[in-house]
Amino acid sequence: MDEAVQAVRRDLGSDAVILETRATRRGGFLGIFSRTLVELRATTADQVRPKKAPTSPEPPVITTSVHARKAYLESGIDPSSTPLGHEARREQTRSMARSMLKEIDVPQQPAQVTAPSQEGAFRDELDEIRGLVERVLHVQQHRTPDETPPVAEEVFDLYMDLLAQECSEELAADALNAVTSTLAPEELVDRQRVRHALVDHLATFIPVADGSLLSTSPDGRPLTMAMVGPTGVGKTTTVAKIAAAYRLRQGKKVGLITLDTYRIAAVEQLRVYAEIIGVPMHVARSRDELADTIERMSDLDVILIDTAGRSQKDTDRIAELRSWLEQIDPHEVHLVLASTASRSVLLSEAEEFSQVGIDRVILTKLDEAVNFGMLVEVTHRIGRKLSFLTTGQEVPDHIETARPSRLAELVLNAGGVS
Ligand SMILES: Nc1nc2c(ncn2[C@@H]2O[C@H](COP(=O)(O)OP(=O)(O)OP(=O)(O)O)[C@@H](O)[C@H]2O)c(=O)[nH]1
Ligand SMILES: [Mg+2]
Repeated sequence: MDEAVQAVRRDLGSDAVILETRATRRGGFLGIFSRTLVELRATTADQVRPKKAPTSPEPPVITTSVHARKAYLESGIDPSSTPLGHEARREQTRSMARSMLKEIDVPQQPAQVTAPSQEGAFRDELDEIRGLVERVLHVQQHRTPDETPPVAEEVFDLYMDLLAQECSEELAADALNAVTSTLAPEELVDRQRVRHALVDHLATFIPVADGSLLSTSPDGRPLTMAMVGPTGVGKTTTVAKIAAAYRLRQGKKVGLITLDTYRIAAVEQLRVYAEIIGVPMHVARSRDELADTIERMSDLDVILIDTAGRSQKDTDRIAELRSWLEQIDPHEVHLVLASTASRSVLLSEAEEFSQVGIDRVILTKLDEAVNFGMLVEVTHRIGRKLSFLTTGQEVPDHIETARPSRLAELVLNAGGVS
């Protein structure tokens, strides 16, 4: 960024004004290995003031800088490891916003600067940030301060909430720009209206499978579903919950197979669930045994396959899993991911397990999650449809078929799953 600013000053003179900074990620897969490109829009100082006031102000456009997150991290706070309350997280985000806004080199406008400083100690810190946001907005839109529409309190708070939940600045800004451009000015001050519009908008980001349990196989074979994923995310528990839903709610003939002969007691764990639910359960110790077992279960309606948890870094074992599943060609392979993992871990898990051939994503442990904004974004970037969400340890109750608005609602309900 410094280099870019110096280049602008060299070309346009030392009093050049930076109108807009934009950092975009380019290249890579699932956002990984991508590069950050920095774009600056600048002009000479005498070009900044508009000649004529626009008659009807446009809705504000919120843009941010990637350096905000850098400043946040440099503050010594690791957002993924610090168990903070909602208010404390919002406070961190405010400080991030201040760093971000100071970094964007906005020319000082007397009307904006003198009033707050005269009020001195009475000035709310939040107003300071809001003032900075508005200054950025009017500079971007070539307006004088008088022409800048205020950032509605609700919109501003929601923007901060999204950042506090580790939503990227890009997604938060896009979502709120979409909301501000579709709502009338009087709706923008209606908290409920703004929240509903944001839920609706975020829901469009989340690919979701048909909200009901798939009940018939498309090809006459038993409907075959395999659960794969990292260690300890809840695969076996989720297999038991889905088996119970098919058996107890739909009266289907269900069978379970486990491929996990790796972890001590893994077989026993699934066997206990199978006995409680009242379904047959088999262990497959080799590829051939798996094919034979599937053959022997051909009179069932549904076969659920549990697999051993694998680190996303263990590419050999993930490749082995692929070759086992390839030969039986399940109708659906569900990648099971824990909502408690960080954004980067989730994206790397999705990338590595994609070689198995993922059809659906299950998010588990939603009851323990805190960063729902991040989950919306990660789900969007993974691009596979969400099938189930799990919300606790209890079998069979703590599972729900995914709905588009569920995660979006959780983003706005800081209290989490109820
Ligand atoms: N809080 C919470 N805990 C869950 C949820 N789902 C599973 N668990 C717990 O997570 C732990 C691991 O669950 P498992 O089902 O054994 O996980 P797994 O992915 O099969 O683990 P491995 O087979 O060892 O890879 C258990 O204590 C479960 O009770 C959930 O939705 N919420
Ligand atoms: Mg397991």
